[in-house]
Amino acid sequence: MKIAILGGDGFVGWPTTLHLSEQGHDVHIIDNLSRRWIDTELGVQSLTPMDSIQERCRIWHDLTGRRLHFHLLDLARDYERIKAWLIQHRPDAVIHFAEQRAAPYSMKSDRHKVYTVDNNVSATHNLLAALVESGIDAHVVHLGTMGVYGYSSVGATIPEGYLDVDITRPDGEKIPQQILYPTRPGSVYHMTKSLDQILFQFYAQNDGLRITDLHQGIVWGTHTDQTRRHPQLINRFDYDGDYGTVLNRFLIQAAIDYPLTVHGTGGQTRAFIHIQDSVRCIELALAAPPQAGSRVEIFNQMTETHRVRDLADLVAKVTGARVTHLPNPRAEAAENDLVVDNSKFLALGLQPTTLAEGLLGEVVDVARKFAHRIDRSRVPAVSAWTRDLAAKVERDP
Ligand code: USQ
Repeated sequence: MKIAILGGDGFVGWPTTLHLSEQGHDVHIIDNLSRRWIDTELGVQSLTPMDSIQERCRIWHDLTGRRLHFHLLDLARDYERIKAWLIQHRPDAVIHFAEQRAAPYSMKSDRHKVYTVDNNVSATHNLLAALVESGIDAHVVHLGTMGVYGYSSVGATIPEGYLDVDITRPDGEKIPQQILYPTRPGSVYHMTKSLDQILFQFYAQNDGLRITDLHQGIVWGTHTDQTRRHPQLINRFDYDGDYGTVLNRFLIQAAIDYPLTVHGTGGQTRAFIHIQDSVRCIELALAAPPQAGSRVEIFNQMTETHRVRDLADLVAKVTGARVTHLPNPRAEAAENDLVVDNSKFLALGLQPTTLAEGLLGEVVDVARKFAHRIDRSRVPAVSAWTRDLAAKVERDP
């Protein structure tokens, strides 16, 4: 297949690019390199030293003989150029990672909220409108998030996108319906992924676009089979308080002898997936496109759930790190249960990589190797969800 990977320079986009190229697909990366600019804005860098995207593509070609094509394009801002690109290249599939993905960054200030909404919603809508206008029947695979469901304490199993409900007519007759699971986003970032769902629903119904939405959990790990093959193919690894995600943060904190930063009681339960499984899920989703005219296909892309404090205890056990409990900068439930249905990927053949000590150790080893690149002052998570929380975090960082 000819595949366009929008956001192919990012944390999941890059290993996906390599994985699909290795399988023989003709892969085109479209990226505006905004993630690299945000590093500059924040004054932080990936724990791992990353080469330019052009250099990464060159190394992959030297190693495998396979070409990756890079196009510097801004999906949210360059509508006409994206449309022209689609018309010229006519991809069979488009994988859409091209959104600002950090919840804390999206809550940093009003400017960051506005940027995240403008960028993410425009990016998704531009893609959909351009596909319709150009008449290209590409399968759209979008990286969504488990966070659209919200994290309530009800404890019922979260289905794969749709909820069975009975609508009661005036005469009392109950009509069974399937509706999109009601969204309850916990940040402006998660809110944009909730808005994406409505855009997808409309374009599937109105124009017959074939769309798969992957509700992904928190990704952990750094290497995949392909990124391991050369030092210059290494994936990015975020450790800072805005872009670092919880388990990877605990692992680098352990590596630099920084107390593990548990927010509040650490009673938040979240869904997780290893980066290797993440790229495999995208491959599986690509191979199972919905029919034109059918509803948006939704998968829960996660393999296990864990409570934050249990993860901290596990990392402390494996590495000897200390655990600290900090005021939570986020407005979120202090404790929640989470049960998730992921049977669709399992049925397609996903064999989950679960939290094994060996893989945890691999991340700690990577962090130790590049520990000299870590700025300890950028480890605390300081972007707060409200002014009151900001004051608490400032008092007791
Ligand atoms: N947390 C800590 N200590 C830390 C960092 C986080 O206790 O040092 C807690 C947070 O308060 C939160 C939980 O860990 O309760 C998860 O935080 P996170 O930063 O790992 O994950 P999140 O902000 O939800 O976002 C990440 C990705 C996002 C993706 C999402 C999947 O950045 O792109 O969509 O995970 S999910 O969480 O399932 O919605």
